[in-house]
Amino acid sequence: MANFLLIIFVYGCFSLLLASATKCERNHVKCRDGIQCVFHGFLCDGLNNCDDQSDEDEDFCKANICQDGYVKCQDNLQCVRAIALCDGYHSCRDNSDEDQDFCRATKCKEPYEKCKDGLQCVHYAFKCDGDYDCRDQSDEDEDAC
Ligand SMILES: [Ca+2]
Ligand SMILES: [Ca+2]
Ligand SMILES: [Ca+2]
Repeated sequence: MANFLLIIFVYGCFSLLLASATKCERNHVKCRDGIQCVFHGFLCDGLNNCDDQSDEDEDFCKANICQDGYVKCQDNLQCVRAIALCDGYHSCRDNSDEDQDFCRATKCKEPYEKCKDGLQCVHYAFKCDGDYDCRDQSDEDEDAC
């Protein structure tokens, strides 16, 4: 029995070692435990993905530079997709991505366009597609379509 437990223990250590020596697959990074791999877009996205929660560690996220296509919320911690800015849905925990003053001053990135309210950005393909995408319904405005 003792031998059996020893084998289990050694095997456990070995697989831990092996796991920590293994690289993550493409676009994935290690958690602080050095074992678990998570998608890089999950770093500082506001949800715990690492079992040790290191992907949302405050100090780490403060220093973290968001991946390409992602931007920091005003809290300087959370990264959200750049296209989530002013899209009408709250993505930042602090709601800064939908802040009225911020959105009014923000230009939509192509291929997104402003709704008439001057706040919300919607994909140009959603213009005149028969569904309301702007909160003010200006994307289906009869005169504009
Ligand atoms: Ca996360
Ligand atoms: Ca948003
Ligand atoms: Ca539409």
